[in-house]
Amino acid sequence: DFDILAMGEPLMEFNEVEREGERVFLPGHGGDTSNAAVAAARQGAKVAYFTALGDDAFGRDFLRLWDDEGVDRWKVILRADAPTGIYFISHGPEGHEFSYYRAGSAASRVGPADLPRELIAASRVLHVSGISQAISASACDAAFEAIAHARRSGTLVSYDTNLRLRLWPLERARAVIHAALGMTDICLPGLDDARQLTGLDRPEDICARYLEFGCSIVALTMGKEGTLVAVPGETRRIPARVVTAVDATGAGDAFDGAFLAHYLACGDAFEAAAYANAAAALSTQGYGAVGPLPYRPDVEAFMAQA
Ligand code: KDG
Repeated sequence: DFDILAMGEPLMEFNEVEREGERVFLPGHGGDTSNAAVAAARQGAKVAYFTALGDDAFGRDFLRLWDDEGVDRWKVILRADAPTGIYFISHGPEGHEFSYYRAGSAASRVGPADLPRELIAASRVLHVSGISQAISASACDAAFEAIAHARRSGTLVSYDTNLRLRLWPLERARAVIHAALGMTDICLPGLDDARQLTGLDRPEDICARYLEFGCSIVALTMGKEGTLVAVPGETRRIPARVVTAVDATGAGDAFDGAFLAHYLACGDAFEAAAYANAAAALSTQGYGAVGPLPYRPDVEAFMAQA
């Protein structure tokens, strides 16, 4: 039995940085839901991951990552006929930019028939994202079926909007993501995503809209403005923790994983958001999505500072 089962697409990561005047690409691991799974495991949650990987060096690298991190991966499918996807991160004045090489990847070929139904039913939370649904029609169907199965099984559904307009047009993203949010318990949108998806501007209005969808918790992340957390009858802004960031890649995923792990431990969405804000801030202090993810004692020590 698991606290969290996450599903989606892991991507090998190549992060462009300058070292001694040379342009180098730091290898790492990405993929929003895998990042969130590792973040949750580092907070002490019992986590499993589901996807398909290419039976190649990068696919095996992910299996090693999850083994090292204590993320259960026994239901992950290895395919000889499709590769593990990759992405490059470049840094510019406007922040980071992703270049994807993932079309036709093993993860994008997952369909509803591949789902680990018993694992879904044996987990307290199923975590999926807009990216899990954007990568292909079959992956989109698989995520919907996983969500439906979670609901039938009494497993809570957590959903991060993670809007990536490189992967699908806004109209389709909106239709799919909002259909999924209508079946979601824990809604984890970023402010930019939510503004584009809802057409609403004010964070309070966005939270109210997503509560109307039937979500029982909305945690709207707003960068330096912190997180607006709404549950039926109460909305509160939880301030951000300020740090000097070097790479914000995966900060939202760090938030998700830490939020879910802490929420399952304490049962309070506001407290979970304060914890997750701290974890997300710490995750921006190093390069890449997974390497700088903090562990529980780091987060607790950071929170104890004034
Ligand atoms: O949140 C960070 C992710 O976006 C990154 O790891 C790559 O999953 C990824 C994607 O599809 O953008």
